[in-house]
Amino acid sequence: MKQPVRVTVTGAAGQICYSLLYRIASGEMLGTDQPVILQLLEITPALGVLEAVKMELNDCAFPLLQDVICTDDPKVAFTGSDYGLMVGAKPRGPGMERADLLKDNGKIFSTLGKVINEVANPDMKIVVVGNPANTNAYILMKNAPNLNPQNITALMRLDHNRAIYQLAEKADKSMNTVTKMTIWGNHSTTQVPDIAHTMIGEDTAPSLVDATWANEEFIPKVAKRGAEVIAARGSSSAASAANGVIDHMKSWVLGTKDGDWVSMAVYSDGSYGIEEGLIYSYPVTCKDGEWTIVTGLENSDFITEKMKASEAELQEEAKTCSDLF
Ligand code: NAX
Repeated sequence: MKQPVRVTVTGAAGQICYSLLYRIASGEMLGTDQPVILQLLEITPALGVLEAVKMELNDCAFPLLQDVICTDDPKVAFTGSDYGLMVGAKPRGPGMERADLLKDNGKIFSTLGKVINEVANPDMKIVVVGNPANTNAYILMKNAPNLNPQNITALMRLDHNRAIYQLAEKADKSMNTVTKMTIWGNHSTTQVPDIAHTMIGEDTAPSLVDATWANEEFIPKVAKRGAEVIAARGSSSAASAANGVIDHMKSWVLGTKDGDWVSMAVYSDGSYGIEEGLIYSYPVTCKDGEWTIVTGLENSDFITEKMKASEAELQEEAKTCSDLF
């Protein structure tokens, strides 16, 4: 039996985590041979609900679950942590501007970055989910210089999975035939879902769906899918977001399939002309716990222009929060 690993999850009493924690404890994320200790962080008023989450986790009698630690102290939550799933953040309130949300949630990530820098395992792998996810990851990275910046990522897998569904539906093919989907950029409405290099079985996606649909319907449909779910449900995507987190970490830790790639927001090395150091979504392959950006893809002027617009948004967000690092 492997040694247990410590998985810290923030916002653990919230909606996404109610769909996430049980899947981690069952072994879906890190493998069915990997025991886990869950270190769950919440704000003080949510500790009562968190205790109920712990009761239910225990009542599942998961063989891999070694311990559940519930706390409102970030130092306790991140001590010795190997994996960090950063879900906890404030939702955008009525009349709140995006810049206000950025500043409010940015503060959470600068505080947690400092704590992680002090007490976590320096090889810790992090995925940021709380919005604005890419910029929160950027703020965390700037406040945690002891960590390898390549180990600080943001979630794009929900967007990636949404894009696979939309394409498969349009082409009338099964979702498991779709490979090499790409989302570039920021997890916002400037994201760039791109099927130019995508395959459906043995066929290229552009040979099966028309370019007008891909450019004018597919891109906004994927980019605005979150708002569509909110309008129908009254609250933001939770189960599909949790599924995206599981997929993201599983691909990163256990590897991507041969002949396929996934979308992850990662530390930009300047690939495709994007500013180095931004947390930008790229197509990546993963092996032995490390991701590698897929290079050499030819992008049309249309896609390149959109990629630059998403980069500009990230640069602007970083500027808005520059007092936090
Ligand atoms: P909930 O409001 O249900 O849960 C958030 C939890 O975080 C709450 O229980 C709250 O008490 C806790 N929290 C707040 N501040 C905290 C802090 N400083 N430390 C620890 N915990 C804290 O929201 P939920 O639906 O779970 O969504 C969580 C975040 O995910 C939101 O920011 C949301 O916008 C974001 N999302 C990101 C997605 C992505 O693809 N990157 C998609 C889904 C979702 O919109």
